[in-house]
Amino acid sequence: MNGAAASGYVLHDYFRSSASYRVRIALNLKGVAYRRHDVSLVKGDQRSPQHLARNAQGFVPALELPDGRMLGQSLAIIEWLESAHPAPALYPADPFARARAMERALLIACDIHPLNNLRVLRYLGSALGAEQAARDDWYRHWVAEGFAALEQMAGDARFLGGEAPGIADVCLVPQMFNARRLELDVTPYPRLVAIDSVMAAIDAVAAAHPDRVQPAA
Ligand SMILES: N[C@@H](CCC(=O)N[C@@H](CS)C(=O)NCC(=O)O)C(=O)O
Repeated sequence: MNGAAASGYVLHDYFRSSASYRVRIALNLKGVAYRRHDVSLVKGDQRSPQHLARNAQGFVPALELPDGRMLGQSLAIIEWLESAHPAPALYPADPFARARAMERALLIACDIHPLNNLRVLRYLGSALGAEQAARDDWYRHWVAEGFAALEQMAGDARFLGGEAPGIADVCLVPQMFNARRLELDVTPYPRLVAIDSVMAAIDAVAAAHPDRVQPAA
């Protein structure tokens, strides 16, 4: 799946970017072939003219379609993939279930993740003088607050969005990876941990893990 791009898709991403990780999971779950192109966030490649031409925000991911068109914003990319490659579906067919899956995905993608973006963490340090330890506390604080609410919302289904992996689970896995990387105690969120484990056991999901993709040289 993560090899030569039979379908001609190119994912411009960074191995540890959680928004990129979402898109890799979605591509893999759908069995869509793609080629990765590394944009190193630590080297600042995201601000190069070449990358700004792909994504005016200077963000990864950017998905280059087989016809050369470019798409940014991970959730927009995944929604497009759902239209172009409908099976397996990552969104429930029932309108309320679909909206509820999005409610959970957006909790992560809009209310947790942007507060902990690299540029925000760098601004806390460079403009506000926050030390690394304070920045790590900031990071953990916003994940903990979001996860506490999501744990309440998670219900008893196998996945966040129901009985099949979907958009909310695609967002959960990278956020859980980040939470653990920042050494957040995740034991207060047993449902989220359980759902993440079920996701991690799916080959297509495991193949998208940052440790399994080639970091930028
Ligand atoms: N809402 C965007 C967020 C993308 C985003 O925040 N990407 C991060 C990596 S996870 C990034 O490129 N950061 C670069 C920077 O902060 O300089 C999406 O879902 O695609």
